[in-house]
Amino acid sequence: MQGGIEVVDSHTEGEPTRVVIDGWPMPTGHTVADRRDTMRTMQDDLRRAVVLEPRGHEAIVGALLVPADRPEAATGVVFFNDIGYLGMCGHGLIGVVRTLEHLGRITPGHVEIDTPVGPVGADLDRDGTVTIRNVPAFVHALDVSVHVPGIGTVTGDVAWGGNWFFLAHLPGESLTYERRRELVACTTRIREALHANGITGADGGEIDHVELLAPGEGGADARTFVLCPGAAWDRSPCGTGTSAKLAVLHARGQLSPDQRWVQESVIGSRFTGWLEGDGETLVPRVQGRAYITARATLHLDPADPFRYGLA
Ligand code: PYC
Repeated sequence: MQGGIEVVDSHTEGEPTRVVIDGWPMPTGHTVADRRDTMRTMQDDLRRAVVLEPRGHEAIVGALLVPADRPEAATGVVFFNDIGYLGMCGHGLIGVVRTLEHLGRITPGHVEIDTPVGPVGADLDRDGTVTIRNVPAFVHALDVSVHVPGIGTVTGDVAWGGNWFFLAHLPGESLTYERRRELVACTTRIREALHANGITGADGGEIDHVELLAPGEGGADARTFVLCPGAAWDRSPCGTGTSAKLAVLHARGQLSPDQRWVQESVIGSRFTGWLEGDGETLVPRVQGRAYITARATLHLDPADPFRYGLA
């Protein structure tokens, strides 16, 4: 590849996003979803080059800006991570909005953006706060029990927040940063058990995120730990995970439209979420902050045996 790949890095409530702004040959396709499919089949080496070590690490979510599906949208975006592609990404969308502002492509106000799983939007405040409008969230199944080897029976809810989630409360597991390795091991076992028992989202959708929840403190309604696809865990309270939780709360009669819900990550960062809609279609709003951390050119030296990342 001639030249390099231009990126802008940010973090949203502690979780990194790397937005590719130049140097990635535009994937073909008529829609953002088509272009995501082209990336998967024809350009997966670039995904690995951008997010894997030695340039990245497992927690980085990449975002490629692509043409929008709708004339009113400022851009389309495809999110990807260390093992593949995400439908939506809440923290990532907040990072994309701050990146577009950093590049002078938008100013405070409203922006529409297209993702492979549908149209989303965001409001950027003058103080840098971003409120995203996610794709509609919904519950697929409540109180699903699964036997997890080494843990026992775990009961949780299956919900869509732009990705598929299994949400559970395990009273014996305290959700702290110090326990992150144990929490990765525990949630990985739960995900493996879901897969082994054929438990999926609607239409066989793979449940690739596991969200543990515990009562919150100091004004937060809940504390959360989210295992992302692969072995990464979300440093932020997870935008799509917060959205899935909002749908579960509503289904249980515990949250009304417009009622605020504050979800805190294990590093203490917070998202405020709420639902808009009438009950038929529930649209999550998630509010948080992102900060630009770097602007860089990634070089892919043909002589470098690891130019496409450590697979
Ligand atoms: O914020 O939706 C999110 C997210 C998904 C994976 C990592 N972050």
